[in-house]
Parts: sequence; structure tokens; C-alpha cells
Amino acid sequence: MQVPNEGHVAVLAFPFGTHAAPLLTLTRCLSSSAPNLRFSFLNSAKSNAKVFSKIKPDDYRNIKPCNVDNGIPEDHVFSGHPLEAVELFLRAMPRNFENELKEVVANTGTKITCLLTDSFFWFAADMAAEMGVPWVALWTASPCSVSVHMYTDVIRSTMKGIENGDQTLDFIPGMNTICAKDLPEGVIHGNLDAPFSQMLHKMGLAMPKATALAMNAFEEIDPTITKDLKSKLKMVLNVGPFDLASPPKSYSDDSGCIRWLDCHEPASVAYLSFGTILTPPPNELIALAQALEAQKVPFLWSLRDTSKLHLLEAFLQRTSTQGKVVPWTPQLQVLENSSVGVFITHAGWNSVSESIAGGVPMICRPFFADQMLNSRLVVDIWQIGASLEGGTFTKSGTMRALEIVFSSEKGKKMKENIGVLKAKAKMAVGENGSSTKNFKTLLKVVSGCEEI
Ligand code: U2F
Repeated sequence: MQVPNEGHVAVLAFPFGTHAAPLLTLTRCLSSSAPNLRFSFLNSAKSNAKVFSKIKPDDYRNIKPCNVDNGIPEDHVFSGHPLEAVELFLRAMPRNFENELKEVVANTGTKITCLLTDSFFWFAADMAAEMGVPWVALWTASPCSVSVHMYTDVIRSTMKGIENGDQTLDFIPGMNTICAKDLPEGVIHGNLDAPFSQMLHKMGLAMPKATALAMNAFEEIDPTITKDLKSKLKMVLNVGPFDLASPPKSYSDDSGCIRWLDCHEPASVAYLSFGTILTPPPNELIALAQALEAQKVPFLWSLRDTSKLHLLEAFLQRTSTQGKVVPWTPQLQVLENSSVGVFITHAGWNSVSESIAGGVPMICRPFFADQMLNSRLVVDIWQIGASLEGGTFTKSGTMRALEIVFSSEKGKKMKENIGVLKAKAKMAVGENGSSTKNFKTLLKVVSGCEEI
């Protein structure tokens, strides 16, 4: 495909959770296909340092990290509220991005020809219109969850006054099995006026103005929702799963996780991780530890040192040959290792997607945001995982869930189902696959070759 010699793509990242990393992955895929384009990656200094430290300079020659103001006032003393840094950043938007964009244009002497942003940034619709350039939004989670935010007003008016959490969203295409209680907070429950809820609401309203909505998913995973989104938006481009489309060339494994996994029988190990933001409460961590020990399941557990404190020293000693507890794992490679038989997860989208790519069934313990939706998709729609009785970790409930995945007919079926989904994902990123075709279209949009 012919790509132009000029062009300057401004990439605007959301610096919390696992948002900037997949946006950088997509940027790297685009930049290696269009080496003549210039990419400026606008993100907080902290998040830029983190995401760029994981890749080699040779892999981002035409991508320049640019730091934006994180909105934290000098001498600010944090109160300990988990969303404080996020809310300060939201308050600094869009001014911080606008200021940095001016700098970037002045320093490079090249104007912006495309805005590629985290889809959270609703203000990019007007920004792009003013600049007269395309706006490409990346939704880093599932098609189902973005659809929920597009339908927020419909959900609010239809479900007004309904108290039953089991009420389904059967009035939205593809959501017959999704229940009110699966919705992220800020849609119908929780504080609808909180800055984060408002951002998501505005995002849903702004989305039809986007030139294209890109997603780290593949069309075959949710055809009904993808079709519906296509009928509402200018362009919907599922271009994932990123980890299959562009597997990392190298990884670091300081704790020797892969070596440890290699010493285990196929599909015998439980891998545990709860993403980058949350830690289950101490009582649940203890119940989980008791279940693993009682069930004698070999386990690899990604657990930050601060959370490890909640596990009794005696447990860690007793299970030192049965399990391995480390602060960070090369998760992609872990899930691809044939010894892993189950992934105990919070159902963050990246983790779900990586588990599908590895063909590993899940046990889901969702906590917030899109995690309840993802868990519903995993357990009831795709049937590639189990949930927990009562929704939280108890010793007996976790033992039961482990039994289901490892030793029941249902568990066998989950393994088959996830194998089928994995094969579809591989096809999607293959030579003539849907994600590959969508990526080519995305490349045209970003490089200015597509009529818009
Ligand atoms: C937020 O999710 P998180 O960042 O908490 O969780 P994931 O989406 O599952 O992403 C975790 C990533 O961190 C990696 C792992 C994933 O790519 O491979 N990782 C690792 O490499 N090693 C480890 O030991 C532990 C993790 C949010 F909370 C979710 O609700 C959203 O779905 C998600 C995406 O928007 O962002």
C-alpha cells in the first residue's frame, strides 16, 4: 500500500491502568507500517517512562514520547483516595494536551495531520474538527463495554426505577444476557456526576463524530455488537488481539517464571493476577491461598509486595515448592505456556484477551468498571470460564471453581470453547483475516490516504 511521505500523528494517551500500553502497541504497529510518518506520543511523564521502558529504542524510531502536565499541583499532599491522581489529570484536560500539542508543532515545524487518542478523550472530536484532521479513537476494552457507554441515555431511561439487578439489557442488540448488575458504575448506579462517569458519558455521545473507532478485539468475538456499532458509527475497526497481531519480540523474566512453569505438567498450574490497579481485600487473599493449598494446585501468583504482606508467612513457607509468588510476571508468555491450566483473574480486558490468545480458561473475580461485563461474557456467553459462588473468594467457593475448571465435563468444554475462540482470533490477525483488513484501513485513515 502506498503511504505518504509526510504526516504527523498526535497520539493522546490516558496514563492510568493498562491504557497507554495498548495505545503504544497500536502506534508501533502503525509506525512500522508507515516509517515516514511522524508520531508524537503525548502522555504523563510517569506513564511514558513506564511504557517506553518496556520496548527497545529501535522499535520506536519514528515515535517521540512527549510529556504532558499531570495536573498535580506542586506541594500537593495525596489524601489516599484511589482516584485522586486520575481526577487531577481529568481536571487538567484538555488544556494539558493542547499546550503540549502547540509545543510539539512548534518544535517539529510540522502540523498535526491526525489525532489518535484513547477514546476516553471526548474533547478530541472538537479538537480534530478545528484542526481539520481525522480523529481515531482507541477503545482499550471490549466492544460490549463501549456499546454500554454509547447506549447510556437509553439504558438510564429504560431502566429508571428498576431495582432488580438481574434485569437484562435485552433492549440493546447483543446484550440479552447482560444484567443491570453487570454495568460499570456511573451508568445507572454509583455517582453519575463523578468526573469519571461524566467522561464516559461524554465519550459515548462524542463517539459518532470519530472518523474511526479502533478496538483491541476481533469482529468474530462479538459479531452482533460489532454490526450494531457499525450502524451507529462512521467506521468500526476491530484490529486485535494486539498480542497475537504483534507479539513482543523480547521479554524479561527476572523471577524465572517461565523456567518454573516449564517444570510442570501440561495444564496443571493456576496462574493468578489482578492487573495493574487493584488488590483483592485481605480476607479474600487468605481464602484464595487456603483454597490453593487445600486443592494442592501448583500456582504462579503475580502479587505486589504490599499485598503479599496479607499472606501469612507460614503459608508462603508451607507452599514454597507448590507455588511461586512474584511481584510481576511476563503474563503474555505465562499464558502461552502449556503448563498453565487456569487463569484466576479480575477480568480486565487485556487479561481476558491474553487468556484467549493463550487458550487458557479463566476463573473470574471482577471488581469494578468493565470487569463485571467481561466476566459475564467469559462465563455465560463464550463459556470459557467460571465465576465464584457469591462473587467473592471464599475457601470452599474457590475450591469448587478450581474443581470445575480442572476436573469437570464443564471445564473440558470451556477448554474446547476457548480453543475455538483462540483459533478465530488467530485467523482474524492472519493474512486475510478481519483484523488484518481493518488494520490496513486504519493505516489509510491515519496516514491520510482514506477519503474521509
Ligand atoms: C484496567 O485494567 P488493568 O490494567 O488492571 O488490567 P488488564 O486490562 O487485565 O491489564 C493488565 C496488563 O498487565 C500485564 C498483563 C496485561 O496486559 O499482561 N501484566 C503483566 O504483564 N504481568 C503481571 O504480573 C500483571 C499484569 C481496568 F481496571 C480494566 O477494567 C480494563 O478492562 C482495562 C483496559 O481498559 O484497564
